[in-house]
Amino acid sequence: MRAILVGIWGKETSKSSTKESLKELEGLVEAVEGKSLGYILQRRDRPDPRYFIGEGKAKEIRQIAVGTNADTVVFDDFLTPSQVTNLERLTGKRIIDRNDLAIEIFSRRARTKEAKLQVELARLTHELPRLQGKGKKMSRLGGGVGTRGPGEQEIEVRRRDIKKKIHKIREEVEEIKLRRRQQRKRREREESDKKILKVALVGYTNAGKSTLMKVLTGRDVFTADMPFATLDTRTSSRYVSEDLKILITDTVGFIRKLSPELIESFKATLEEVSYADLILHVVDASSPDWLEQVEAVNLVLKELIEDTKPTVYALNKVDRMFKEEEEIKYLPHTALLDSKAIPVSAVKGWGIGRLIQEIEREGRKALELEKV
Ligand SMILES: Nc1nc2c(ncn2[C@@H]2O[C@H](COP(=O)(O)OP(=O)(O)OP(=O)(O)O)[C@@H](O)[C@H]2O)c(=O)[nH]1
Ligand SMILES: [Mg+2]
Repeated sequence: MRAILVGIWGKETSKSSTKESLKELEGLVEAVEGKSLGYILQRRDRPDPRYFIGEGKAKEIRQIAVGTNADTVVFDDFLTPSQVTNLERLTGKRIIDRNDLAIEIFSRRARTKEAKLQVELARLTHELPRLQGKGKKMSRLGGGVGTRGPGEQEIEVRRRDIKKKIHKIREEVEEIKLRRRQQRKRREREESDKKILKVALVGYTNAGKSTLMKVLTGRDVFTADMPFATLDTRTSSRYVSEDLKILITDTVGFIRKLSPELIESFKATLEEVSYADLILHVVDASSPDWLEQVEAVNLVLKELIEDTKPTVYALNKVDRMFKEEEEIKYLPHTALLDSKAIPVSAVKGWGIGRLIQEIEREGRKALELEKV
């Protein structure tokens, strides 16, 4: 894929945050072995209903695409089915958005049965509304004005087919969920004499959740400098003191601007989060965009869990900002968060002792245990 990346900025977003977002989009393009040929930014407060960007800008993109020999134009925001159709017609290039890329990455990385099912579900729910435009196009080819063309009938069959598949996958996912619930119950029964604190590691993709999981529990999980390295939940444990054990679950990373369908399809995987007593929110403190990332994660969390849970922030990767462990207490970020925030470096092992102390303190409060 040789791609041109497109984003808008205006009333809702600043130019610099759109640029950061495009940089992130470039990372997604690279994750599917594509190459980004350049960014196009347009200032507009609201997307154009027909082309997302202005018609003039869309024509300009066509020329740039021809000049640079691009085969794909990637939009940083969610496109409507008709915007995709209109843009494809105008530019003659393949048009995709951030959400398409995320689905593509998920489907390449999914290993377990559950992850594969979730991805398939996301892909099908994403495809369903987009069939419409294709149906009209096919009918036009078949001729016939005002009547339902052969194309549209074909689409109708395909639509029914997809709906059936979605239904079947949902059932399979339910089964897996049930099994997991039983496992959890068994685990709880086996350990009922001990005090157990369930902690869910959540955070923006690439923030260092899995690396921190490794440091906290010693479990060797997969980590990598790429978006969505983790697509399954993994649980591991450690004792923080004689009478308190923590069960830590690593989860799928979040990213900005994903469609509700995609978030929905990962709800089952993220179910562990709703059972947690405590949320350990991992943040890449070295990212210029860290606060926006925190907000994006909290937005999804609000969808996943009804009530708010006690949260501890781990402000990770501070080794990129300070040379010595003693200096990390000067990290200014903590003041901007309303919950307890601990600067750490999972790679260097900095601040881990303090983090564990804080998890224990907040955990005891959550479980209503006495202090030791
Ligand atoms: N410099 C530095 N790099 C880190 C630190 N923690 C993690 N990393 C690196 O950041 C990258 C992502 O780490 P992961 O642990 O895979 O991140 P994740 O949050 O699990 O990411 P996903 O599973 O993809 O959502 C890896 O290259 C890590 O080596 C840290 O404290 N300092
Ligand atoms: Mg991970």
